[in-house]
Amino acid sequence: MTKRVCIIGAGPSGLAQLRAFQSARQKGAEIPEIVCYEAQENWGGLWNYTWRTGVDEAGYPCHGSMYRYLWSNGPKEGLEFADYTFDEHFEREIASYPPRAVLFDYIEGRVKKADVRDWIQFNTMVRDVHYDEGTGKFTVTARNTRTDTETVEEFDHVIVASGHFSTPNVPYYPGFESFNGRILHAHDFRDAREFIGKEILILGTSYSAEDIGSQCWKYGCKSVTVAHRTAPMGFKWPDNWQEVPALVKVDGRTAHFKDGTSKEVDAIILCTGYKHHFPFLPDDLRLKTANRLAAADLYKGVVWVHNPKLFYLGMQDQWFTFNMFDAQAWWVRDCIMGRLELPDEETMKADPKAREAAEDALEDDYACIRYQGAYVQELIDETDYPSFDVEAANQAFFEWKKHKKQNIMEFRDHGYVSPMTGKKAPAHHTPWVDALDDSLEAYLQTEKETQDA
Ligand code: FAD
Ligand code: NA7
Repeated sequence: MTKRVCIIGAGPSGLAQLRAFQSARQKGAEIPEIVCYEAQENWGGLWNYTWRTGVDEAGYPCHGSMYRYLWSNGPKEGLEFADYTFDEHFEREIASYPPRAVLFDYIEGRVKKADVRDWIQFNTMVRDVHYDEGTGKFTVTARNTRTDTETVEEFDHVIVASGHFSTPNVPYYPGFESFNGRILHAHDFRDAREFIGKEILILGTSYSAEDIGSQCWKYGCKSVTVAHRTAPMGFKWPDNWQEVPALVKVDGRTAHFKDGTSKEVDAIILCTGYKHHFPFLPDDLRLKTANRLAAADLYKGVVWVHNPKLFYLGMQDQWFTFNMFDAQAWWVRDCIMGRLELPDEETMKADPKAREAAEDALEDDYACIRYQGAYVQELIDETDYPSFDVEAANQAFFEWKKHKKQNIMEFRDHGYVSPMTGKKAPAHHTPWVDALDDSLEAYLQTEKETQDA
């Protein structure tokens, strides 16, 4: 009997899983029957941009957290697929920090080539997963939101690839309820031009804070104030950008900070992170973890230690993204196909604990990058995923960090060496700060030209 495998989500992680199985089949292996449920009407996960906020067209929480004018926040050399290079897709070299539409095109190009779209049931939201000890199978209940009908199917394995940057972490501060302006979470941020001429307050000091603040600055907000709970980001910011201690309360339009200072602001953008949220999973299958490099309860970062027929992809905090999802997907595939053996339960449970301890001992971001690079290497060494120069990817990340420190508004103007082709990316035709049009067409044009989007 052929095994049946359910994949939840067709974002970069779920698509990596489809490509992993397709690659085995291409090499002559007999693969399980694959069913991938995707709640949205297209693939690409977060990279599939939506203008919607709040709820989607079917009334479910909107998955999209990406915004207009988003350019890759890390170098593309750190995420390149080993089996499908940027050069292969674009048939020429492109610069190192592509905008969202360009990366979406790249993600899509590989799965179009692999011809796996038929494995996906779109507009289909997984609502419930249940494991039966007696039959040893999972029952998956999914609703097609277009036809408003439900299917109930049995599977031998479930792979959760539903992402973890969609359910916002929304803190409360005194006075929010009477603030005379807009309060929104990064998840609902879409167009920086909304804030032209505005004084904005940002809470948080991670990627979203830095990037949303930079966008609002680039498109003409009046000022950016970033309040930090733990430590400031500490970059050399433009003159109309300041970092202040933690927010204490809001009074009308006045934000008060821990050091006694205050600032009149028009909008508050909560760049306060996301929650791992799996409303479709019961407690015995539900991952509960912090956003960290060593996710809890996952052997090798992917196998649910309490029931190793269940897998999770992409649940770690991420320096490496697409090629890490690939490494995980190839590994999960080989586990399901019996090419890799799982150890006993005790050994599996000890593994994430050891990874957590190793992560806790890391001294700085550079060590964190090496740590995640080593994890990617560990997985690819155990499968036939095309080996690549992980150290070169580490180096691209190191350079990226250095360039951010040099000039936070110019780091995207640099190019790095591809770990796949060994070639250095050319400079983009327009400095990031002047490139207001983020479309695929504008990015791929070869001549520098005035862009008034
Ligand atoms: P997602 O992309 O979230 O995809 C999950 C998919 O699962 C979605 O399509 C969703 O519809 C589907 N799904 C969820 N629940 C269900 C359900 N119950 N039933 C059916 N389908 C379901 N990474 C980078 O490498 N570079 C960047 O520049 C970058 N920028 C980012 C900017 C923002 C604002 C955010 C939020 C993230 C960014 N990331 C970036 C990280 C991003 O998480 C990864 O690039 C990638 O999208 C993760 O892929 P995923 O498939 O794991 O999750
Ligand atoms: P992150 O990286 O999880 O960062 C969350 C930030 O929010 C972090 O700076 C936290 O500060 C801060 N935070 C969390 N809770 C609060 C409260 N209550 N008050 C103030 N500040 C708070 O999320 P991002 O959205 O930046 O990045 C997630 C992904 O999106 C990432 O992969 C990017 O590629 C895009 P702390 O340091 O804990 O004090």
